[in-house]
Amino acid sequence: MNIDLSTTVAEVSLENCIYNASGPLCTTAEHLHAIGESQAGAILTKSATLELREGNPQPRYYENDLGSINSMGLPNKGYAYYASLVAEMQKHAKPYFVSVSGLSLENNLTILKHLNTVKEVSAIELNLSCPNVPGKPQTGYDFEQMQRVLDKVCALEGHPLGVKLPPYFDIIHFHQVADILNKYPIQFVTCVNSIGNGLVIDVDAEQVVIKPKHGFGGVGGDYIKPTALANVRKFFVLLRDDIDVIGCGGIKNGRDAFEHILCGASAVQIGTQYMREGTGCFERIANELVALMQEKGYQSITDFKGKLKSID
Ligand code: OXC
Repeated sequence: MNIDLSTTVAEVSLENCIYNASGPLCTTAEHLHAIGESQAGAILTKSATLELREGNPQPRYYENDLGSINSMGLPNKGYAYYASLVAEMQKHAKPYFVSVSGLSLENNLTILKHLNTVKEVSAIELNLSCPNVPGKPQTGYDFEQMQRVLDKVCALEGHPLGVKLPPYFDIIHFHQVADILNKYPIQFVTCVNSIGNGLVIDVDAEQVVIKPKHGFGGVGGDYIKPTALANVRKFFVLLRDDIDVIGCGGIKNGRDAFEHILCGASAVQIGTQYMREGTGCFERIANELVALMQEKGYQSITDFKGKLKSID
């Protein structure tokens, strides 16, 4: 049986529904070319700010068997750099998504206006959920601010636009956020960013493991998979049918990818595991997903996407 992992995100076609999360190893041209040369279905950049940023002091990333904690602080080369790479990224013949995380609404508008003029950008993922810039709260947790941002960014003409959300934990919040998002012409949501402001401790040293913010940082990996799945599921159920949900959080093998798609994800992004394993993870996870689909008799991801069963 010929198994097909193709999908669409915001009407953009991907041959493989598995690609990188914005975050690890997607900051430089070298990183982005490596993703381009891999089996990843798309190339997604590190969240871009107006100007280049060095980010927070080191150490700022740590992982153990259960996942990762980071407080990178948006180190990136500035949006103009990611715009300037579009021509060379064309050779990979896959979508080039740019993540944007301006430090203010005005910055986001400046960045989006420019990116909207760059025709080779496939879509924009607006990051409303970075937990790691001191003094900058996560927009995704301030519903009024989120609406102010969406009012303005959605008034711009241009590329398909999606938002990267923080994880939500309360049922009422899923409904409130979905009600907001359903009012705007966004085309996808990515669920979820890291769980913000966790704390991982080295017992031997009796010390935190990352330096910024006294050790507080965004948690990813196995730690967060149930939360990520819950967010994918809720937004798949609550959002308009023309808003794709992209799953992110705790995917390290084909079964994890299957779970996200079963909850409703149209595509999945790999963060912590990509950081651990490098670009080989995209092919391995795709092969594992294909093997599982074969066992189950599924030919394409639409055969099971969103079809999670409840217990009657
Ligand atoms: N989420 C983000 O949106 N950004 C990064 N870390 C994270 O967990 C960062 O750069 O700090």
